[in-house]
Amino acid sequence: MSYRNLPIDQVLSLLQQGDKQLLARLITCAESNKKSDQIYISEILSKFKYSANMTRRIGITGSPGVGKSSLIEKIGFELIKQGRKLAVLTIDPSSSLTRGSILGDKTRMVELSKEDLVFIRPSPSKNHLGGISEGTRSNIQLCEIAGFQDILIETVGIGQSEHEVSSVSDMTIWIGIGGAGDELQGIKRGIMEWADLMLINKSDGSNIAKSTKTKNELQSVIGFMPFRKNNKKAEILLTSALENQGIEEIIKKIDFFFQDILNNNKLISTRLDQEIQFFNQKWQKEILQELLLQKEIHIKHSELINLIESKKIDANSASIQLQEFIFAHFKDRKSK
Ligand SMILES: Nc1nc2c(ncn2[C@@H]2O[C@H](COP(=O)(O)OP(=O)(O)OP(=O)(O)O)[C@@H](O)[C@H]2O)c(=O)[nH]1
Ligand SMILES: [Mg+2]
Repeated sequence: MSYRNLPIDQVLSLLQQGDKQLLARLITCAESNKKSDQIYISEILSKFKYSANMTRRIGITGSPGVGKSSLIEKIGFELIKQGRKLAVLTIDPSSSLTRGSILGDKTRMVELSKEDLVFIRPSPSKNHLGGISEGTRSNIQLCEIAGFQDILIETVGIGQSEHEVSSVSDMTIWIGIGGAGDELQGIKRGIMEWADLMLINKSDGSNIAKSTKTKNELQSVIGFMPFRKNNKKAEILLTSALENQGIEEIIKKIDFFFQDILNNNKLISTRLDQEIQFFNQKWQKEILQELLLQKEIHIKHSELINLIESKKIDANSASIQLQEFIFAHFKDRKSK
């Protein structure tokens, strides 16, 4: 029987019992573009009352192939050893699941996925908000309702989108590799502005010297940087997923980070800020979509684009005209 035929309280209670199949179906629903599906998911989410027993949302980003999944697999085993329930949400930058990721294979966390305490779910990003899927926020919350305590969100950073994951995570981990010129460009892109922890992975074999050099270079740049809003500076570790090096240190840094933000009451306020930011992005985007679905507005918008193309009007005046048209349109409708 479909869960949609069950009373919503029953669905919520099944989810709270950790039913992974139901969780997977609800995530599919959360990722659907249908309005009815969106409303259903928001009903589920709003019925659940968060307890003080907070979860940890950890964003993991970095260029394709630096070893994000391999490290998550190692970190994951450490976390479940501590008895924690772990959900891994991987965000695939392709427009559809079947087209796969850039490197074509997301099945590397095979061992971890066999564990009872683990739930792994890939999602297409559908090009929303850089590397983050629009459903990611709901997916995280659904996993939390299902009792998962640590939510790791893996996303491929492409260009400027790397930091997008920090809009849904409490802690953001950036992974790079030693000696890569592109990675060092990160200094310019300001990775240290948003990454809470930086890992130089593949620090094994002949890479160790390159990794150490990169770490020292990054460290000296960080030394010159002012403290960030949270009074912290990014920290750097050398790791090897292949040789299981640095994993315990990563866990310690994660534990320390969360202890610190909990002690300072930062966790709840950061999540609230993120929620407000999401609300603002969402309503603006949806109102815009709705507006352009109105036939008259759509026609006016196309007319103005034609006028800009034929250089009969500039973008500024076109924007003013469109706004005036929209306001008049709604005034008309109200008075009818
Ligand atoms: N030498 C070495 N190779 C590694 C290490 N970690 C990962 N690799 C290899 O690097 C390749 C990519 O690893 P993944 O874990 O899939 O990297 P990823 O960042 O998740 O890749 P995408 O999700 O496709 O962006 C694989 O062939 C891994 O075996 C490491 O610590 N050392
Ligand atoms: Mg991966």
